[in-house]
Amino acid sequence: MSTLRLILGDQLHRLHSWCKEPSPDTIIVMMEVRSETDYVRHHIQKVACIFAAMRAFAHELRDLGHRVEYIRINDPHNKQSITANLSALITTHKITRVEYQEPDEWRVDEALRNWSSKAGVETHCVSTEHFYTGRYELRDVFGKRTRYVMEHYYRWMRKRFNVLMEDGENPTGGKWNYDASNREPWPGDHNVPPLWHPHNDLTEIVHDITTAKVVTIGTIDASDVPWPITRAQALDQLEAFISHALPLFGKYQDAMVANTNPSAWYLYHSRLSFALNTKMLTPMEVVDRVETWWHNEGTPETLSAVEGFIRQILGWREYIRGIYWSEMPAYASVNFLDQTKPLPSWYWTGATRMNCMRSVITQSLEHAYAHHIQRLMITGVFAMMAEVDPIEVDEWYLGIYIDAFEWVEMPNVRGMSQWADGGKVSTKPYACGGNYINKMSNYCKGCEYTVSKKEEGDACPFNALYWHFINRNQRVLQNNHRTAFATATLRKMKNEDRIALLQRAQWILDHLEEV
Ligand code: FAD
Ligand code: DLZ
Ligand code: SF4
Repeated sequence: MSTLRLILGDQLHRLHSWCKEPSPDTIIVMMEVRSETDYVRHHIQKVACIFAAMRAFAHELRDLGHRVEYIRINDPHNKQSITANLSALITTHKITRVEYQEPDEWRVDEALRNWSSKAGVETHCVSTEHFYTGRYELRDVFGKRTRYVMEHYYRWMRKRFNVLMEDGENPTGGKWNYDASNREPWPGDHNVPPLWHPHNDLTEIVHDITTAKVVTIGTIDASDVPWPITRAQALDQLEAFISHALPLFGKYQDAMVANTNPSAWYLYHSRLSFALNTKMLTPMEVVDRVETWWHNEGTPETLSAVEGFIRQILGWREYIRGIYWSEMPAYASVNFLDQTKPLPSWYWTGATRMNCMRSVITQSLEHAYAHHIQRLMITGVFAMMAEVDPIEVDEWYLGIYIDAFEWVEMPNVRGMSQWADGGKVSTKPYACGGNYINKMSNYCKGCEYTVSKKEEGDACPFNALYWHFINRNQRVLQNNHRTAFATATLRKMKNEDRIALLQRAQWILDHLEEV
């Protein structure tokens, strides 16, 4: 009797019960496969770091005494798909039972379920033991409601897991949410903490990826990669974040800095999403560690940072996962605003004259990273206001970011940034003009366009596109109490002003490749 246990590239959970007791009858299999490297064009840092973390994890498991079958991308017997490799291994090792952990992506879940029904051996799916909540708990909490309000879920989570609570009922410090104090632009008069950097040499892995001819985007300094690839490194990254960045995380959470400043693009963000999403860290240990820090070393002033950070993980991350599983597979084709334009080609190069877009895109190509507001309010808002097809927007986000896995990427992109679900995730679309970007960043200072202008040839494209977006979607927006003021303002505008704005917007939409 032999059991085969599959561990995927985002299931590197050292504390999982599978890792505890090695058994001579159990083989753990991990595989680098084209079905996973090729479903979108990924950033080279993402593929390299996933392979590196998988190889390091296999190594650790062997050290613990487990039997591990590791299939590398260039191994001649690699069938290049998860299910084809599983079928081959069943024959080679006379396997009678296959076990796998719940895949986080619908695509892989479906493929494994279909394969299981005709695998010819017993199959069994177990929990990843990673998230706070089960796949369908959010759906049960919201029941028949059509909107899922994150704050509602977050408070329920705080109480249920007794996080930042006094007497189990009241929030620590008296308030559930300190978001209002988390909206300051970065003054630029002090240094942000140095980039946490483990100096991983991934030259061999990048060579393997190149030899396999996997098509990737972005750049990498292969001898010096700044992402964690082991649990020990991830824990070190967490500690560095808590000591150096956490106290100012809240205050500058929404601020943005141009990437011409080589050490400020990440500001006070943790960059922990890769470690979390590959499960090198559990969300519980991150939240516990941050809460403990606050109890031991925090001050009343740092409570807003701690609450803000915990909200991202205990609130947003679990909520987003719940949305994904409640709404899939229909969610992958929602397009409420009927957007059909192609993504401008400069999303893949950064070759645009708009400084904010150029800066965020080149930063993303260089670092496989942008923080939340850069993803939401720069590249996300522009794509929505430029009427881009959400499928193309999805593919871009899923490929370019080191932390991108569909379960977290898709609700953030379709729901939050593109309003393609018509308001299930976000009560209103995140449309904005240049003023918001100017307030929260230093992008406009280095831009060819003038942020205060609206209709002229050198006017900031965000301004006219904003009004065009409001005009085009008037019927939906006028009935939403959070956007009705914008439609009313548009109606009150002088005719000639409105016409000039809409003409400028139309020119931009017709010349998207040139802006
Ligand atoms: P921090 O700002 O330090 O936050 C701490 C942690 O909170 C993150 O590591 C992450 O695990 C969690 N978190 C914060 N916001 C969210 C959120 N909205 N949804 C889920 N978790 C959150 N996050 C991904 O992990 N993968 C994605 O593919 C992804 N795509 C996104 C696409 C768009 C359009 C937008 C607007 C957001 C997306 N996010 C995604 C959410 C968020 O931007 C990233 O989690 C965050 O920028 C990661 O950087 P960080 O680790 O420095 O985060
Ligand atoms: C993202 C990714 C990539 C690029 N390559 C692999 C791989 O070769 N082998 C693997 O097991 N996982 C990889 N992954 C992560 C998977 O896409 C992810 O595990 C599934 O989509 C489930 O979330
Ligand atoms: Fe972006 Fe407009 Fe500012 Fe230029 S002026 S950086 S396009 S917001």
